[in-house]
Amino acid sequence: MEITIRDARFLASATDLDRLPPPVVAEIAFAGRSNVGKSSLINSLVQRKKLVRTSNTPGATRGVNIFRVDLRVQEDEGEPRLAEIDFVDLPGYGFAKRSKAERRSWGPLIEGFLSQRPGLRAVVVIVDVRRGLEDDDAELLTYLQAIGRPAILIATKTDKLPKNKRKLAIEAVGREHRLRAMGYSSETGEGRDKLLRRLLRIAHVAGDETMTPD
Ligand SMILES: Nc1nc2c(ncn2[C@@H]2O[C@H](COP(=O)(O)OP(=O)(O)O)[C@@H](O)[C@H]2O)c(=O)[nH]1
Ligand SMILES: [Mg+2]
Repeated sequence: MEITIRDARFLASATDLDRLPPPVVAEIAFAGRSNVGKSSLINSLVQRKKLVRTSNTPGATRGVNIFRVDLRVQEDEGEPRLAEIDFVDLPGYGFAKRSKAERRSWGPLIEGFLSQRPGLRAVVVIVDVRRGLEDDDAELLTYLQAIGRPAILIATKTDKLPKNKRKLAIEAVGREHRLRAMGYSSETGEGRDKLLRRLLRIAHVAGDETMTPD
């Protein structure tokens, strides 16, 4: 399968769920602790250096930002197809220490988005390969499981580890949750094609997730 990004553009931003446009195409959300490399990963997926603002200031992005991606998908057989998918950058978590009460919920914005958007096909949960799952990440995975949203676990910044340490570090990330994490580097593009394909399959934009296990 060959995937070409034809266009990627900012669509909408809101700190209030009611102000987001209704979903008209399949959505994939990206979640993770502040500064984990969420925005960089979205930029690298769509091959735009500055579509999503990245920063060294944790907690800077507080709203939900939606990006519309136009694609051309050429399967191994047949005519190429044009498709659209929305990538949703969720606010980073784990910046401020959350109180017990706050910990019980993900806050109305993230939790509302994850539980209520009808077109949300999967949530990409991004962790730093060097740190693995932290409490917030584990809680998010448990929450997603409880509400029945598919989660894709990504161990990013693999370029920060020496090559011979990567495989084991990536495997360790998902072990506790019995998930197989995928390695990624926004710096080198490692893991990009594999993740993009998986997202398009899960969004039913390309192939069939159940028939093409990788
Ligand atoms: N070496 C390396 N640095 C990264 C990678 N992804 C993100 N970064 C850096 O990590 C910092 C935070 O990235 P950003 O995408 O803004 O994180 P966000 O807060 O999760 O959206 C920035 O300085 C990025 O350049 C990666 O894969 N490799
Ligand atoms: Mg960001």
